[in-house]
Amino acid sequence: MIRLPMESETEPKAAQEPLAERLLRGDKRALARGITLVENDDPAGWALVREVYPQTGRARIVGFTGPPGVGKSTLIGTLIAHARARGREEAVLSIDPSSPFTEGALLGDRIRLAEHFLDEGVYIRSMASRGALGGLSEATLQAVLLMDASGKDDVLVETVGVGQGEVDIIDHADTIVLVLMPGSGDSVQALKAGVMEIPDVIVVNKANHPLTDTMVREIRGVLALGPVTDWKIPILKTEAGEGEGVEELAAAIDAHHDHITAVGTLEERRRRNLRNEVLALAAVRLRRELERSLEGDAAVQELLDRVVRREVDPATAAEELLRGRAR
Ligand SMILES: Nc1nc2c(ncn2[C@@H]2O[C@H](COP(=O)(O)OP(=O)(O)OP(=O)(O)O)[C@@H](O)[C@H]2O)c(=O)[nH]1
Ligand SMILES: [Mg+2]
Repeated sequence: MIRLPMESETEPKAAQEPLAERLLRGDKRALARGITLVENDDPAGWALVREVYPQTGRARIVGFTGPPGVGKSTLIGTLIAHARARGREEAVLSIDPSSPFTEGALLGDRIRLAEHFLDEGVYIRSMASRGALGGLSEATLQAVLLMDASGKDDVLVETVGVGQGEVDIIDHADTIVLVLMPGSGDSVQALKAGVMEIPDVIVVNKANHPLTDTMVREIRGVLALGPVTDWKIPILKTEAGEGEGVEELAAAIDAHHDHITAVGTLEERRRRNLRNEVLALAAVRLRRELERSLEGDAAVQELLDRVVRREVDPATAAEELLRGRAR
């Protein structure tokens, strides 16, 4: 995990109020502390999420995805300014796909989002996509839940990626914004090939480029091949640095949210996402449990030896392992 220097998690002496209560009140330091706990797989973190979970589900979760360097962070920065002007409270979770030890992307974000760090109504956090235990969405979803519980109106999640990335936190978004720029032809191909989940809003950023309209036409062509749905995916042109088109993007996100709320897709999506989350958490735990049970179990060691000796194939051994567990 990379700690942002401006976030202080040190608690004033007087703060005897429980962490959950401070977090629910929107205290930024309590939120920072809570996320660190879940990130470290600290039991206190899981307990905190358990406690505040009934207060979640209010924030709008918007995922921003797209290839590296297209301007996701810059767009998020301008969207925050727009939202703040309307009195909304914002949280940003940026998932850093690089190693937790490279601070390059984060340094960049710190510059792009700098004006927002000191704003009490904005909380920005970066997380490595790989947690210490190898599990990632485990901690990331918990972080989103804590941001939601702390009273943020919007939680903006940034991930780099085209296609099925390992970070499926994007699956937990109510609205998915795909950000591209002129020249991201690979992403259009990925959309066409169905590798990439169809987003709800598409943005072509860095639109002051001669190839922008060609790109928009290509995307339109790809979308036309897809199924007809009740939501028409808008393709917007933005120049994030200048704030051009950001108003329209904010309006498109609002419109999508209103739409899915009205037709009931929001409920459906959240239900599906939470189901996947429960399964994912159960799978991680099951694996850990299995790994633990393997240690020092002579029968299991013997089973593995037989696989190595080519007497039992891996699938049969796995079945035996699970049967043994069921007993
Ligand atoms: N010309 C131009 N440059 C832009 C625009 N938006 C962002 N940039 C620049 O593009 C570079 C990358 O912007 P970021 O916002 O960091 O892009 P990102 O998609 O968040 O990048 P990663 O998080 O590293 O994947 C920065 O140097 C920005 O200043 C734009 O609309 N026009
Ligand atoms: Mg970024």
